Amino acid sequence: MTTEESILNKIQILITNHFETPEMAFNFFDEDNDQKLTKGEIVKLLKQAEISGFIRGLVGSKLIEGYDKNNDELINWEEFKAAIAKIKKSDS
Ligand SMILES: [Ca+2]
Ligand SMILES: [Ca+2]
Repeated sequence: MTTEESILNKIQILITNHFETPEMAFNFFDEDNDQKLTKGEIVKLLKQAEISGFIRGLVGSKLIEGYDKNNDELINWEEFKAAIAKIKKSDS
């Protein structure tokens, strides 16, 4: 259960169960409020999503690799939304 799909699914469950909107989840995990998620902030999100500690660092890197469109190694709100949109698409 370490496929990208199962990981995105866990993130979706976390957001759905604990936050009213994806934006609230983004702001919660953006601890320094710079409107960007660092790898460290993403790893905390993955921890909350119950992603195994063994793969959290790797998954964080992969998510940044996959969704960081402007190559600043951070996930901004637009990039986060794109990830969420992909989750919703694969859900339907
Ligand atoms: Ca931040
Ligand atoms: Ca970025």
